[in-house]
This record gives sequence, structure tokens and C-alpha cells, in this order.
Amino acid sequence: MNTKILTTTFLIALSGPVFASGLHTGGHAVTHTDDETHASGHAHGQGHADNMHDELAVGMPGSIDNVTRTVEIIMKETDDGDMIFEPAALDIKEGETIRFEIKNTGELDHEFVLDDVAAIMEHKAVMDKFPEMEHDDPNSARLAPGEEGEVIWSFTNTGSFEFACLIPGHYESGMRGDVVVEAVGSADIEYTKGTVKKVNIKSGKVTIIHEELTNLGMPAMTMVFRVAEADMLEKMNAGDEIQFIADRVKGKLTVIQMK
Ligand SMILES: [Cu+2]
Repeated sequence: MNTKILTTTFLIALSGPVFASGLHTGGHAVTHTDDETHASGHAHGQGHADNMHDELAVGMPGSIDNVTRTVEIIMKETDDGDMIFEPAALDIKEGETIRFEIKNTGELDHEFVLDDVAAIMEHKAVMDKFPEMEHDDPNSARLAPGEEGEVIWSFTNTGSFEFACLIPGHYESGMRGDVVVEAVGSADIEYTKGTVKKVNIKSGKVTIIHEELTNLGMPAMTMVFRVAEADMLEKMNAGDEIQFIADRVKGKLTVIQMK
């Protein structure tokens, strides 16, 4: 009960500056403020899996049906007195839905909170003040020694994020990890250099003397391409040096981008 009284007091006291500045989205704070009138029994974090305010910079709660990958995360203390996550760095592609299978193999309680760095820092400051607080948000899991938990998260945005244990003292002892979410594709395909030999507006084709097209596994040669958009042809003249990306579109070699 102590925790709940504290939580409520804390929400009344802090619903302004701390929450509004991004610990959670604005709507989150409003939800709790409304709850005060009828719900001393509402633990912090309850009742908002069903609203759209769960979307954070780092993404949003995912559904088991859309999981693209399972990542096991171990939380524990080490013999030299550190506290760690294993692994402590994750590379994720934008659009992935990850099922974090989290295990506390240590001898103390630990938690896994996934967020952007600024929100982690604010959240941490609150936890340092109110160590009794327990979180049950979709982006977090708190586990007793030996316990296992799960967070399913959909990474809808690119960027650098963090996961951390915000139980006082744990972050300082090493309990944090980096999450980098990268865009899919854009870095994989590079522009190829070529020289326009002939443009045939009527047939919608262009002949290009090109260097190796690595994405198609095609050596340097002179070839006829279609274009993805008709106005590309208007920008091409015989003799132009261009950079382009080609791919198969409906089985035909097509210039899909050009600069
Ligand atoms: Cu911890």
C-alpha cells in the first residue's frame, strides 16, 4: 500500500514539469491525473496498453503476431560488483518487432526499460527520488531474481536509444545498453555511374553505358533500360554522365532512381 500512496502523491506533485517534458507522452500524465478521483488502486502504468499514447520516440508496443526476432537479454551482477545487461548493444532495423526475452539471473531485483536517452534520464531521476516505485509500462519489465519476463516492442523509428535498469544505483553500476535502429535498404544500394548513349522517348527506354551494377550482379556494359517514371527520360540526353540505381521491375531492367 505504501507504494500506491507514494505513487499517487508523486503524480499529484509532479504531473506538471516532469511528465510533460517527455518522461512519457503528455496523454499519459493526463490519464493518471484523471484516475486520482476514483482509483487509489491504480498502480502506475496500468490501463494504457489500450490507447495511442503508448507511441514513444523509440517505437510502440508490438504484438506477438508481428514478432520478427527474439532477443534474449540477461540481467545480472558480476563478481567485480558491476551490474550488467548481456548483450549491452543491439542493432535493429527500422520496422522490426522484437520480442525481448528477459532473464534476471542475478541476486537482486532488476528492470529493463527501453526508451530514448532523455526519457531514461528523467525516469531515472524520478526513481532516485522514489525508489519504491515500480513500473509496469509496455516498454519495461521488472524482475525478481530468477524471474523471466517479456517485452514485445515495435521499432517504428530510426535513431539511437537506450535500455537501462533504473533501480537506484544500478545504472551507475553499468546497467545500461545501446540500441541503434537503422533504416532498411537505403544504405545497402549505391548509385552506379553511367553515360547515356541513347534516349528513346517513344519506347520509353534509355541506353546506358554503365559501370558494374552490384545489386544486380551485372558487370559493366552497355544496356537498354526502362525507366520507373516517364519524366526521367526528359532529363536524360545522349552524352550525359549520370548516377543511377537500376532494379528489376516486373522482370524488366528499370532505372528506379537517378541523379
Ligand atoms: Cu538493476
